[in-house]
Amino acid sequence: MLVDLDYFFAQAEEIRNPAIRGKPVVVCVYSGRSEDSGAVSTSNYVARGYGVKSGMPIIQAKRKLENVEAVFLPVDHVYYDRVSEKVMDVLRSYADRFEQVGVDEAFAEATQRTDGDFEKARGLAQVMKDKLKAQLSLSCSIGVGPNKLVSKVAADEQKPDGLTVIKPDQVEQFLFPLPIRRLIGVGVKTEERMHNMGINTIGDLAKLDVQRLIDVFGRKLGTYFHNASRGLDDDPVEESGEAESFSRIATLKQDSHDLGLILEKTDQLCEEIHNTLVQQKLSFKAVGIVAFMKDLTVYSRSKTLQNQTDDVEIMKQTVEELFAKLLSEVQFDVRRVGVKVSGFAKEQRGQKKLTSFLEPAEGGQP
Ligand code: DCP
Ligand code: CA
Ligand code: CA
Repeated sequence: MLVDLDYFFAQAEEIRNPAIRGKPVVVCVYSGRSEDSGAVSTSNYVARGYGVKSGMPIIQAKRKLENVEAVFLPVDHVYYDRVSEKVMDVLRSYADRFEQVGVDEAFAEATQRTDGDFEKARGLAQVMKDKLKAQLSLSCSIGVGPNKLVSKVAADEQKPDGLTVIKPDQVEQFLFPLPIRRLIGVGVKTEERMHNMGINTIGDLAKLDVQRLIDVFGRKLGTYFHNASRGLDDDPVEESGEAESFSRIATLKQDSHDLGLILEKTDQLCEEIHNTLVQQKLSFKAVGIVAFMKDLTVYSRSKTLQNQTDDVEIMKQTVEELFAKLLSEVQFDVRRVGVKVSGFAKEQRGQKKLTSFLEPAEGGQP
């Protein structure tokens, strides 16, 4: 299955400040040149109802929302990454194998735990949706299919809060009527070329001779389109492991300069990070800390270890060492603390992803 969070950045803003729910919420990348210069990153569905779209100039979005009480906010990637990590931790626990493919989406292999039964998979997907809603107040859309390609197209079928299950014998009747733009890897340019060739639906593409496609798009892409239009895809769900670091941040019960109190919190953070590492079978080689002080200054320190390790005690000890030193150097009380590990190693998986050569579909991830 493919899980994609609905209107992610804007939804993250809604959970941070529930008072804005129900109003149009527009998350913006301000260029800083003049007050409203820049583009819309994303918006909630209320704003979309007024015609606001990702990538639109902020000025244009403001015009569409002229007579409405709308909320415009700047992007806050640090915060979205933190929400994303929490989401992925929840989702990962429901998967045989788990591959995060963007800040707000991931593939979950569920064949084993559902015995390959699509009705059980539908049930599992509903459980995952309910869990995200209950635990993090977030809605997502899930597509379930016999492979990555079909599940991804299925996830886009009903949004927001959708759940679309496509069984193997429904693949062609599902795909063929869809506009070619819905196929993964067909961006604006490819869509235009295909329209010029008289290809409008995925079914039109499937009818085309493979040699014709290869002549036009090259062997790799031509073959891909030939297979993809029929819903054929054998790209496996692979554990991501591309993350360069994992980190966790938490606020202390009270501002403090006391090492014991800080370590109480960082030990928890270490345990959480360690759980993620264990799930992904990763060892680490570097440990870092970050301290957000009462006066809003931020300090970070890190240490590279002698050897690769997966030992949580070594993680905790290193954090203790780093904090002890930092507290001796800095006077202010600490408000928030963070732990970060990096330098991961695991079994090699050199293979390139099937889809890595494709033109990104709709406005790729930043
Ligand atoms: N994003 C962006 N600019 C774009 C597209 C996306 O900054 N042109 C960012 C903001 C989105 C996030 O990436 O919240 C995820 O992108 P999606 O394409 O999944 O779009 P959303 O999650 O916002 O909406 P949807 O409900 O359609 O998935
Ligand atoms: Ca999304
Ligand atoms: Ca997405």
